[in-house]
Amino acid sequence: MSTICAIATPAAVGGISVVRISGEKAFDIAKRVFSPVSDRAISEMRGYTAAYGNIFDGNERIDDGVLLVFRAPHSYTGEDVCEISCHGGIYVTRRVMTACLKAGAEPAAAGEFTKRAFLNGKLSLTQAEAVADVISAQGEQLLACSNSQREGALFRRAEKISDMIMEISAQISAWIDYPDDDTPTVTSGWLTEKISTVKSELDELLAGYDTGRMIREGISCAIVGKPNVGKSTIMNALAGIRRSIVSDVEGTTRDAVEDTVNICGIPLLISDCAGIRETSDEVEKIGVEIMLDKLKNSDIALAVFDGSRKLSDEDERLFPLLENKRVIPIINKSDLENKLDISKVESALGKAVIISAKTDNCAEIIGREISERLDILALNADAGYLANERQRSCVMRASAAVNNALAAVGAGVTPDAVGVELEQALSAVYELSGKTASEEIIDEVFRRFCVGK
Ligand SMILES: Nc1nc2c(ncn2[C@@H]2O[C@H](COP(=O)(O)OP(=O)(O)OP(=O)(O)O)[C@@H](O)[C@H]2O)c(=O)[nH]1
Ligand SMILES: [Mg+2]
Repeated sequence: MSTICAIATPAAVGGISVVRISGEKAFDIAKRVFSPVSDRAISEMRGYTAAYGNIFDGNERIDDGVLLVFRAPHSYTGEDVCEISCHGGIYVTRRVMTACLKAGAEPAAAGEFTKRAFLNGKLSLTQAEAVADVISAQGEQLLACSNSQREGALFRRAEKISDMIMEISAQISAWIDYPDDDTPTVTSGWLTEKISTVKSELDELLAGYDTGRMIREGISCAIVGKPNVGKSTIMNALAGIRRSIVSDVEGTTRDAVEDTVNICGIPLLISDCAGIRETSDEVEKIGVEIMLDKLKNSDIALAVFDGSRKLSDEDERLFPLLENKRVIPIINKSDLENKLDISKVESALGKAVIISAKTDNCAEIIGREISERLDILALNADAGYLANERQRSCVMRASAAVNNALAAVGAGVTPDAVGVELEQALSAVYELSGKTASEEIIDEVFRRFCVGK
């Protein structure tokens, strides 16, 4: 395999930059570009040691820096790795990189270091995917979740499931191959019980996908309600700055105004939308369309009502739109006399939060409410969630095969036919952890990495 090289730090000015080299010729290349001041031979350096020295492009000294040495297999990639830390200027770092290329290295593709780590058995595919998530983590929970995946939480769950499937398959094979021996008879009751346990493990993984997605991508939250109820005032309180225009003119907000805040370590992407009402104003109509779209795609909606007014038809038009959605009804303007039939709102949408966006600390109250209703604090970042569509589709395929196996048992077909379905399930679970993933899938996974990782 070729020896690859890349700048592992961002293309920005900083204290130091790191150029990473990995492969059989890593030490040769390092020797050509780096000269330790101690005159120590790089080839003699032990793994996990460093040397200070000068960096050369041919005969030209371009910088001074530190060389770190890792010896195969005790490195990130499992190959010989040298890392040169130079001064953190964009130009000087590129010069160091160019010098390494001239000395025989090849430029690394996106994610190629991690891909090599995977191919050399240092990481499972799910662990490799978690590396990319750690790099892009924007919240505390996502970082905790990605780190736990990196330590193999999902991989262990996949292994547990594949072990369970193999145990059943082995029992079926033994029973078919050695029917006269002491092998216990494979009854349909036994098969149903065992396969159902596999099914519930797979179902549990699938059920956690949404939670994992919220941890990863943040929670999208649409603020909806008729005009003038105080949606933009709530948005501004949550954002902590004046993001949306507030006025007593109905239909002030037209386009959706968005911002991201942090709730218990999870990004909350809030959209303040146009007030819902029948309107002949073309621009406002578009605003209402956008609102409906945001509502459809949100994880949770804040449905705002004006407590100082009677419930109107416009308020009630919201109810059917919120069916089957997670919703927090908010009765706003509690500093004014209440005229709203709160019980009617609550019987349609559930327990309401009564606040005054003007006088209460509504960011804290609503933040706490969102966190409680979505059970954010209970999100167990260590559980090992499905982190992307690829992983989910593997589990869905495994689950479909397991369902087929159960149906086959129910229909009374022979155990070997059940075994065929179980094989399918096993291969989907192996694909999840990368044990049998095809080259295209592996390439696809690593394409979303940055160069240098
Ligand atoms: N008394 C009182 N007035 C409030 C409260 N919240 C908002 N308002 C006032 O209600 C009016 C409308 O507030 P907005 O936040 O613009 O309402 P909106 O729902 O975004 O309205 P549209 O953008 O037109 O749909 C403004 O005059 C606010 O100052 C509150 O808790 N108490
Ligand atoms: Mg508004």
